[in-house]
This record gives sequence, structure tokens and C-alpha cells, in this order.
Amino acid sequence: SHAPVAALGLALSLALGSGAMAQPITQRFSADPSPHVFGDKVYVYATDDASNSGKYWDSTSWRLYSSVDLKTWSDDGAFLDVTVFKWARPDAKAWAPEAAAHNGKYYFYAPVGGDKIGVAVADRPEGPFRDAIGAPLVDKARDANAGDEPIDPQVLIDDDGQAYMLFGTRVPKIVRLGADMASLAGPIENLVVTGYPADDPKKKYGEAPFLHKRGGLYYFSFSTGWPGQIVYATSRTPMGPYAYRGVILDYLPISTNHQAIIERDGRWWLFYHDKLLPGGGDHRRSITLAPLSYGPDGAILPIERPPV
Ligand code: FUB
Repeated sequence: SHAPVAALGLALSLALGSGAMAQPITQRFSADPSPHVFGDKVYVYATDDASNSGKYWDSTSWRLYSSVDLKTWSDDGAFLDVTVFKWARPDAKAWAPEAAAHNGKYYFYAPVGGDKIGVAVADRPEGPFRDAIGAPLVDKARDANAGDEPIDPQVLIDDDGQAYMLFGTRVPKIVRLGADMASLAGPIENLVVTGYPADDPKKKYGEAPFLHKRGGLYYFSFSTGWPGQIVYATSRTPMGPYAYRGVILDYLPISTNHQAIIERDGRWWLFYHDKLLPGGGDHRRSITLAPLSYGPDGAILPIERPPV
């Protein structure tokens, strides 16, 4: 029998810390996780890959998942569609979303059609959401320095209450948000990363900007491109410049990656997408998570992709 060998392998992998197999949080194809601790639950706002054409990321609605224990997840459905934004084309692509809580309200930041970012607001994490301002929050055609592709918004509310929104492809952008969370409160600036390893020309910013703070240090993580490693840089100030630190998650067999990092009950987690479900691929992604650890100098320890 192979059972003792299998048992030994499992015991070894547990002892080495690689642990269990990679587990998608849902059997539905989904991507671009935006996890948030709201109350006693973790909510994951996501791009829907199950309703796209299978040939492109052309879904027009976003999905929501939630969990109390990060093990059992509920599918909260297609909670929002691009048509919530009257200024958007009904066939506009719904890409990597973001959410934020402020003063008892929940804000949803939505890249719509690849050239605009909308903002919606609700009284509860799961909605119903309504357009917060009746116009795009960022519009490539309107806003100076919005860049070629204002997508992938992400928001950090700092300890002093100031909110920052990051976004963009190929050049990372950062802008202060107003106290209403639905206006820009300063110029859109390019976020600068210094110290990329000179021997690796592929190491540059691609997409999926993400800012988190730990112990007074700002961590800027992102995907290096298509395909992308998830790497990070740090700074003592939110606007940067950021110094390159290293790889969090290596290339996966998929054309995009998109990460997010949260702390819950003193533990840190990396959410990302991978090709885990049967029939999975570049446009059929699945969301998963892994524990994240830091070294004594604040370095993020690289994550091994668990066996699929
Ligand atoms: O899901 C569509 C796009 O693919 C996202 O906006 C990017 O971050 C990449 O994951």
C-alpha cells in the first residue's frame, strides 16, 4: 500500500510549513481579491471570471464572498453591476475592485471600462450600493496624470484618517482622497520605486498596486506584469519614494496576478488569484489566500505556492 508513504509525505509537508493544498475560497471562477475586515466578517470583493466570455476579462459585474473564520466562505452573489454607474457603457468591463469603510458607510471603488474609476456607497458591506457622485471619480479623458489605464484602485486609510487611493497600469499612481471618500483632494502623482535589482529587467511595476501599513512602515506591493511576480517596496511616508525589498510570490502559471494583504486578530494574510479549479486559466482564475509572515527587520517572507 502507498498509504504510509502518502502519510509520511503529508506529515513532512506539514512539518516544513507548506501545509495543505491550495484551496480556492469559492468554486466559482473569480479574481482580483479585495479582502476587508468589516465587523466580525472578512468580505472579499472580486472580479467575476465565471460571467466573462472566457476569452477576455469582459464581465460587467462584481462578486462578493464573506467568511467568519477564513475557512468556510459564503457566496454573497453578484452584488453590483456596472449599470449602477449611469455614465458607464452597459458593456463596460468590470475589473479589480476595492472597498473601504468610513464613518459608518461603505465605499466601493470600481474600474469601469479600463479608462474610468467610479465610486459607489452603501450602508452595509454587501450593499445595496448607489453611485456616490454621479460621475467618474477618475477619468482618463478628464484628469491630469491619470495615466494610460486608470484601473485597479486600492485605498489605504491612514492612522490620521487621511485616505490614499492607488491605481494604474505600468505607472503606479497615488492621490489623496477627500474626507467624503468620494473626491480627489490633491494632484494625481506617480508613485516612485527605487532600487529594482539591476540584473532583472522584468522587475518593474505592472499593475495591482496595494498599500498597507505595519509598525509605522508603508508597504507597497504590486504585480510586475504579465505574467507577474508579486513584489514589494517600503517607505516611511505614504507618498514615497519606495525602496524595492523583494519578492512575495513568484510567477504562477497564469497571465496576471493580483494580491491584497490584510491583518486579522494579529495574523497577516496574502490573498491572490491562481489557476486552481478544473478548467482554470488566464480568464478563469480562482481566489486563494496564504498566511503572511515578517522577518525581524520587517521584511515580508516569500510565500511558497502550495501544491495544487
Ligand atoms: O481582472 C482584470 C484585470 O486583470 C485586473 O484589473 C488586473 O489587476 C488583472 O488581474
